Amino acid sequence: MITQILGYPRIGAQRELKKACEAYWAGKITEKELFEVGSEVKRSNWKVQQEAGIDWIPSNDFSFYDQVLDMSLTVGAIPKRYQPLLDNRVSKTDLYFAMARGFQQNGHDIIAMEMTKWFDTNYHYIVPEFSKDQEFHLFSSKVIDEYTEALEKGIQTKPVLIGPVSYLLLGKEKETGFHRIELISRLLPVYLNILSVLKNIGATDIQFDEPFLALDLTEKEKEAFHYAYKKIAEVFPEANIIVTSYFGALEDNLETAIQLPVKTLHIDLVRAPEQLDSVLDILPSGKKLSLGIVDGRNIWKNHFDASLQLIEKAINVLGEDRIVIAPSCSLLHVPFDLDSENDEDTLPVTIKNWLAFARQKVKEVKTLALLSDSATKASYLPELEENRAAIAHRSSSSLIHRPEVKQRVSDSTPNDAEREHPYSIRRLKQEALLNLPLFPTTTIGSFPQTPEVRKLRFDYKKQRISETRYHTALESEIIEAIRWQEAIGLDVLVHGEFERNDMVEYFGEQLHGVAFTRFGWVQSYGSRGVKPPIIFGDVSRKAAMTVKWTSYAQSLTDKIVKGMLTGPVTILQWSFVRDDQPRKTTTEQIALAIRDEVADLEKAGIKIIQIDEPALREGLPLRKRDWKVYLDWAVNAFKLSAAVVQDETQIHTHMCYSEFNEIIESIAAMDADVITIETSRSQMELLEVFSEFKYPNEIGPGVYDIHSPRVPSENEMETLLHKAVNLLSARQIWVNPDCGLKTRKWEETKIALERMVNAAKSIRKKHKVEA
Ligand code: THG
Ligand code: ZN
Repeated sequence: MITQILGYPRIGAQRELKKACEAYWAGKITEKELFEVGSEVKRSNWKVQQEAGIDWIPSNDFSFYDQVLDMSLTVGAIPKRYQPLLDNRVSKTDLYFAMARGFQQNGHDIIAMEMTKWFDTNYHYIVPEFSKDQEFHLFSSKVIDEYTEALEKGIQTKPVLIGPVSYLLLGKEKETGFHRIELISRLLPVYLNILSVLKNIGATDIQFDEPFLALDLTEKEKEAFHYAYKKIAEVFPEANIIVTSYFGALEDNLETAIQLPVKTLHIDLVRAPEQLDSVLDILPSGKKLSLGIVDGRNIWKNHFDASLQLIEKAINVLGEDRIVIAPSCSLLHVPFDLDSENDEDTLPVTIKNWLAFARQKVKEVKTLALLSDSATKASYLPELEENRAAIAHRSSSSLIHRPEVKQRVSDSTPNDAEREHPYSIRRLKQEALLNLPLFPTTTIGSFPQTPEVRKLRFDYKKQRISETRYHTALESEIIEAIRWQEAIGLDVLVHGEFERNDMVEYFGEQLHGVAFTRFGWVQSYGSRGVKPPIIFGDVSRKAAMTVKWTSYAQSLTDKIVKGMLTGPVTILQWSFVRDDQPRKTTTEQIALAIRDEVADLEKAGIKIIQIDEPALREGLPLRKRDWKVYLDWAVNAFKLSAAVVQDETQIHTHMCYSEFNEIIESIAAMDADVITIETSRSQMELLEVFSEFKYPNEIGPGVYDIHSPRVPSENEMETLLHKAVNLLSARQIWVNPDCGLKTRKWEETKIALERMVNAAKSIRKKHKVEA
């Protein structure tokens, strides 16, 4: 039976690629040295798969930054603003990184391309930009070079490309008057060109990723699929073209998908096992079916018996020769290698035995193939037994199941998610208690993470400094932050979050039912990574998580200090979650843990508590039809975490990606007293929906884009505030930056926030005059 891998993680087992890229950007290593690191990562990835006996091993799944950006260079979709770099003969590598990160050198000042979420993952890709007169040509030969590179190492690979339809749909139009899908006929010749080169140098299997096959498609988009793959089949009829769908079911696109004149279709049977029957029913004879059966989005060991049942069903209809065993999607979304984890404190052996990372998943794919092959099955029965034991052990483990947590979730009532009174009444009580000026100023929570603060945490974690010393040092950071905020005249202060690394990791570490890795890095974007916590069991709070630092900060000042928490949906969304109960249930458990923290903060005298939900929007299902169910439970989980407080305590929330047009009702249903959002880049345009909706509660539209080192002027921020006043009522508006300041430097932060406070003061004056 054939096996394939759709893509492999590429940051390197020890994040070698991150380090090399950052060194290259800093001018510390040469392009040649950077490429050597890249080649070593590729070689090692290919070797893992070759040694495991995988048949179709991918190439061109490697990337120095992002695979969609790679594709834009491949087809020469280079936005016009980078033309000066081409004119100046900047290297392709530097052009590539300029498109990803912007370019400020030798008198050039060119902004980066936009970055956005890759479907419902925590990976971000670089959005292609298309103009009406867009032309395409083969600009980068990366896909060909990587195929050759592997071949020289004696490995026949399967080049991977983003399919032409999905590539266009991933992009955006830079001007009006056309739809990007109309560019298909101009784009296609480049793909055909690549195919004929690949054909000449010996490639036989070629993978086209078309994740949009699992999304809602228009008729025009479906037509584009037929058109593109007909042409592809014409130039290279003998090739094994593999079209992959993933992250969901084909559903109404099933007809389109099976009719494409390609040899292999890949479907996701982890997200959508129920689609197997309908695909088997109508798959044309002669086509192979790739069963995406090992979860590429999560880290649990495969349940062999369940997988073998599905495989057997497919064999009964298609026969062994027409079946390919594969992970559900690229393994990009899971960490490299479980074998690196040898620390009982972060990941106990018991739990480790339930998991599989990329390297282990490759092996699972192969083992499943061997177990479903009548000729080899008998020799692999010990592997099956071992898997059965691990699965059985996990399902009955007392580490997972805590009756009191389950009981609490089932005991909670709809009423627990409701505040005592509606906002109109709470507002009056809060006004009386908080005594804030019009246009109150605040920040989103985190302050710059200096190298000293990082070192402090690191030394403490490694037990190089005592707890007392660590706490004293953190306290002096907090004192400094509070004094400085008082001095510049901010109204609602924060403690600065110096004790936190990644917010999700920070909270996860303090919850029962959550485990960690030491090397479990997953690429988030470019050289940046996260180490998602592993939610393996029923979640509850071990002890108070933030009260100490927040109340310490409050003890230093007469101003109000805001408590800072991460919301349940975001903790869920940015973790690896259990697959043995609905996400909704896990979220409710987290919500109750956060609720306990909210209650403790209130008890400790904290009057404003912020519960961030930056990932609420990205958790939206890929099919619109499923939105409502998700939004209902997600909003409810937020409310469950917040609604424990009395009317006087003000609940804030924060969201980073502010495109709320389609979900504004759910945002309003969260019923946060104040929501702070990202709006400065769009010049407050994103605020319009709040205005149209007549959003009743308070809003802090960000006036300072913290994702850029640029410091805006007081005037600029005041202008933005005036725009906001035109859209909302003055009494609704808060003044704050777009997001937390942890990635910024103190120099920039200090000037920017001083100016922000001044902008608030001057709009207050003007507003008094007008009133
Ligand atoms: N936390 C988590 N997921 C996220 C974000 C987050 N997803 C969306 C968004 N924010 C992604 N942005 C970032 C921004 C910065 C970093 C990672 C994701 C980052 N990572 C360090 C790195 O790779 O060097 C990790 C440093 C460390 O923790 O030691 O800077 O905020 N979960
Ligand atoms: Zn944010």
